[in-house]
Amino acid sequence: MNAFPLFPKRQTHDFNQIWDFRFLETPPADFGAVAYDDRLPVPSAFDAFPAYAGRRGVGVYRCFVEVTPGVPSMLKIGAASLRCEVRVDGAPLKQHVGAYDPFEVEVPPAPRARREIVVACDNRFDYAACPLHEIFHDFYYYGGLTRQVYLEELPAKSFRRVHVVTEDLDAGKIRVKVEFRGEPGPFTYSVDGAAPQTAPAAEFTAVVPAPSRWSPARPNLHLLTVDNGSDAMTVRFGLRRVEAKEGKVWLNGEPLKLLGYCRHEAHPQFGPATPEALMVADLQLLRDMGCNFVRGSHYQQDPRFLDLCDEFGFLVFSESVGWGQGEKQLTDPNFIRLQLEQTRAMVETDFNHPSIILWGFLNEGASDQEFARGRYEALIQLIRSLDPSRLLTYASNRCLSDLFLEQLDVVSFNFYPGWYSPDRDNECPLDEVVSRIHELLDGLAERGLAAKPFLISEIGAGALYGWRDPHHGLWTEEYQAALLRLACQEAVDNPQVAGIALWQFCDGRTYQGSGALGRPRAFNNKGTLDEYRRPKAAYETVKAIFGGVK
Ligand code: ADA
Repeated sequence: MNAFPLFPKRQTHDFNQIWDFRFLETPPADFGAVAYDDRLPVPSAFDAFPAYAGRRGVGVYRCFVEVTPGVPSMLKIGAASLRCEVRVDGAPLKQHVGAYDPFEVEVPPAPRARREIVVACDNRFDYAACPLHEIFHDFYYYGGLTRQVYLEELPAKSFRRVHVVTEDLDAGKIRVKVEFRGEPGPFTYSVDGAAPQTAPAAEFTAVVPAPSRWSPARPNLHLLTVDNGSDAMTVRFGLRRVEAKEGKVWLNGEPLKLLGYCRHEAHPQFGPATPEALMVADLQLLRDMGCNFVRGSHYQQDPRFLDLCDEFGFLVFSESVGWGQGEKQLTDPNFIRLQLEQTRAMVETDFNHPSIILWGFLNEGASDQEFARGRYEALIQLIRSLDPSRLLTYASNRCLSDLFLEQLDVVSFNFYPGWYSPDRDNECPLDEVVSRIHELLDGLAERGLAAKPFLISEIGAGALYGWRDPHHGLWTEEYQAALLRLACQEAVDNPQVAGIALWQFCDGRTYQGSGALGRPRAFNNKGTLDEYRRPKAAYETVKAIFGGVK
């Protein structure tokens, strides 16, 4: 599945095929001397294959392509984990840090047609080289070319980016901003296949000929194509308006309740390189439970998943990579630079998805500390400057002691009453669930924040699939179902709760370090489904509550 945007006039080479592969403990001294001894598909996480399970080192992928001689091209890599070096015909062209963000590599023209592409993906933890990804994060970092890879031959005057914003919902009016590589030239635009019109400038307004709004109930989509004769670019967008007011999130002038899950892109067989079939199956399961909302935890989402959310009508909270960063990271200029780059990449590349209504960053960072202020304010300012059309939030576990809530559109709290219980001797930890939600709402009101929508961005309990027990104790499916029943019912019934993203959609692999005692099987077991998408008891519980909401 080719994700939007599309470039219909470009000679495109699809690298989503089988590549040569070699796993090495350390990067090769001489790339030309690598003896490839295996074959792996792209996209893939090499350490999701039993042959390399649990290994940390460098996965070297190689393939060949026949291109038009003398034409420059752009190698588009959907994600390379955790960091990588890209070589074309032996020449080092790019080093990239970041496991979930797309990036481009300019490939200079060559006189011959056959070119060799090598991408060496390093999945070793090394804070100095790659501070974004650390082993204390509660999800497993795999290595490899985990998202789609293409090579596009570039026309002399080519389009770089097109952003579309709904300017007037009733009139079906959009604002379009076009960026070029190099000199901008004249170009035409066409909406939904209507007769092309000359664009007056790189930024212009246009009217959709037969406008239909995008909403979860009717996820209508429109296409815009820009064309300068030698290059063309097609983006897909939705007409919709998102607002935060009166303690609620509004879509197209109607208040709505966000009901859904936090979801990792993960499966034991594929790691984060999940096939479309699994993405579709996950969205079908979420739809079956009555959900309208997905939090893409804790990194930029696969563009194919976002395309599917646009088509299915899911609302998305999209956040850049982050997990529990404290003073070490938030005072480290290298971390901050990379975090800003990742966040910018997310907003710029995912800008046209109508499904995304919330931008976020730094899940559970140290947002109650003054040393974090400059970092948080820089991220807030960056996102607001790139995209004022969406709502801004981040998932905080500092809750009422968080210092920056006033600067957000939506207040999002991660909290675990009845699980990480403040009172370990409490005989009835489930009693904490509703009272803790009330306590947080009261605290927000006291702080003067009652008008900001309040989102429960995580809540949940661990349950081991198949473990049922008459005592209904911790780790049983019954306990998890009882806790989620209380949280979901309160979220649905309480008008002060704007939404809920349960932790989490399905179980996911994590590490065997010191936290492993709280992570049986080295999995985070708070999924309503297990890692193979087998439903636990809570599935029917959540479905009965969310599914009943009209
Ligand atoms: C945090 C975190 C999640 C997960 C969860 C848990 O809130 O954001 O990634 O680790 O806790 O299961 O404890």
